[in-house]
Amino acid sequence: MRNVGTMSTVPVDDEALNQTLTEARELRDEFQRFLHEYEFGMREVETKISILRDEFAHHHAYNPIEHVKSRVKSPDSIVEKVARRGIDADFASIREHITDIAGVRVTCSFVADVYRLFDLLTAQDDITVRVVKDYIAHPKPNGYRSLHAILEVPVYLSTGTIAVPVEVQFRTIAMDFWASLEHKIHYKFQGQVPAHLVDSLTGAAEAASELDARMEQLHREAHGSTLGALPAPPPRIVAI
Ligand code: 0O2
Repeated sequence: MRNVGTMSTVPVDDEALNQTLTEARELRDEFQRFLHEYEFGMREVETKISILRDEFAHHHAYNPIEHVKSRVKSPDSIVEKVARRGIDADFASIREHITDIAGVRVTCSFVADVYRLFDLLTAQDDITVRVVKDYIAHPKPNGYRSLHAILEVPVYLSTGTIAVPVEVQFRTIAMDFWASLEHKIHYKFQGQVPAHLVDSLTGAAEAASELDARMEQLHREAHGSTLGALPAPPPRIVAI
């Protein structure tokens, strides 16, 4: 037995301490392996989107993608969501219930591009669509608009193939601008946003939606059928 650290007077059993440290290291390594799976899945989706973007640029002389952002949820954020949802804190349960650990956000110029890209990505043979939430057709009460899809993508590891869920959010520049501002306001007021700001945000979301429609109309007038000239999409999955 010995005391650990100068401040502590509590006797600590060496063997118990070593056991605890070994378990902590094993848990850390397992958590890293777990997060790597999501990072690989996210990279697979990024590659698919980047290939579509390059193909459009080279062969259709049109780029429907403005920018792409990706992230793997931080350990703190995963732990917070596990607690908020009351999910068992084991890897199997987290795998099953938390489907936005890997996230890719695709910002497009126009609403037509959003649906076109969604169709092209989800038509790929190795992609499985788990859930679609169409917040463009059905905006959230606060005005939030985006098309969300949980896609499952195969990742080929040395130990075999795993199917990794990746949340892909498709939106326009106007939707992205709105969501970014709303997120900052929400953060500033820690969720307790004053009513007048909530109303203003909802009004701004409507203005953004009108802007999207006007910009797309302008684009069609200027470029004729550019949007419609892209490859015909397969049938769209209906909103859930
Ligand atoms: P981050 O860092 O962007 O990932 P939940 O995830 O529990 O909130 P659900 O039903 O799984 O609920 O998620 P949902 O509604 O499909 O969308 C979750 C993500 O969409 C959020 O992720 C945001 O990115 C975005 N989102 C959804 N609603 C809003 C909204 O009203 N305003 C803004 N700005 N973004 C929204 P996270 O986990 O919050 O954060």
